Amino acid sequence: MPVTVWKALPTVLTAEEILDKGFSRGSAAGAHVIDGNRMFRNRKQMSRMVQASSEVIDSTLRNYVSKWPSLDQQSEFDVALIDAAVGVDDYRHSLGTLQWAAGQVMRIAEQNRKKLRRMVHIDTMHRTRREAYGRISSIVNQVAPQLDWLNNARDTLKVLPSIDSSEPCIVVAGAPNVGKSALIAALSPSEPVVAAYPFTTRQLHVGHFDHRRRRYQLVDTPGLLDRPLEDRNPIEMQAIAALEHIGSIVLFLLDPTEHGGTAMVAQENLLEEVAEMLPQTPLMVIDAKSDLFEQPPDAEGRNPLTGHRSISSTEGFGIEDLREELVSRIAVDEHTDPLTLPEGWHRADQ
Ligand SMILES: Nc1nc2c(ncn2[C@@H]2O[C@H](COP(=O)(O)OP(=O)(O)OP(=O)(O)O)[C@@H](O)[C@H]2O)c(=O)[nH]1
Ligand SMILES: [Mg+2]
Repeated sequence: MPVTVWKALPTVLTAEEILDKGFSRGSAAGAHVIDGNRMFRNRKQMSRMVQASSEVIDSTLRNYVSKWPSLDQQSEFDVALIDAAVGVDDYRHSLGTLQWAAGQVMRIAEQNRKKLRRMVHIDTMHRTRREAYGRISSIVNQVAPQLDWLNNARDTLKVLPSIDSSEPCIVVAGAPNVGKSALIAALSPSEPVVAAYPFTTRQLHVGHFDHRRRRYQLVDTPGLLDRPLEDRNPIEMQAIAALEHIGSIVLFLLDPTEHGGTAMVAQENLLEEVAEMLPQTPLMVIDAKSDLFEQPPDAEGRNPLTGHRSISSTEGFGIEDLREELVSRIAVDEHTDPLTLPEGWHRADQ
């Protein structure tokens, strides 16, 4: 599954800009025709004008269709994001319409070429060329709303997180303010990327670290896995379900200090709900903000009151141990799937 690099989506020209681009190329092509015979010269000119402009318009439109990620090749998570952000039906329809318009423009050029071939009157040739231009303009103007839609969609999509579904992904969940973003920053050697979920106005952080030539991605879930299930819209449910396909593990943060403002009871309820929402994904629960604990973590870095692994992102306590545990849990989980076992290996339980 390819990584969708939303930032790389090309800008989409307006209908008017596409026509300008096409027709100015047409004029240039017409101006280059040299032929001593006036009738032949005009015929070639008219033919080249339509041919050159339609080729430019066709390739511009088709380029959009090919540069925009095809929904069939997206991870379910990306499709859920696209749907929430701009709507997959409009997405599909807009690209399909451009594809149609490109075909129509080439068809007009072909008809024009055939008509001109039989013509002997210079006036008629010019009229035929004007007609072809008129029909091309009308096709491109017809798809103006789709071009505008795509250009706006690009602005929305380019801030979405890019996640490689072929690499492990750690989904960081927990109530607001428990320290999810701080932990992603503490685990990531370089500054996490700031992205947007279409479900929330809050910023989301995507970080990563490399371990033994694999890239472990860390994604934040503000607005998604930080509040109770009630009053969730279908699109949010779809995105949550899709997390199951990219998440190798859910790392659930509890803030036992309650400094984040959510009582432990509510945090534990949320934990239960998250476990139910993502039944297939392994879940690891840790206690955050250990620097504020009344009783310090034990020798193994666990909260003596809960037995959970504890960390402090701001002080750097327990971060490397957590990283190790994440890496080994993800490896164990992958190896229980017989299909991913290296050749010659056997499942431990067989
Ligand atoms: N003392 C202490 N404070 C922390 C720790 N981790 C995070 N914080 C503080 O807790 C607050 C919330 O941290 P964030 O990382 O933004 O929490 P979040 O879960 O991403 O919050 P939302 O994205 O709003 O849901 C900030 O003021 C952090 O400085 C920690 O380990 N110790
Ligand atoms: Mg955050």
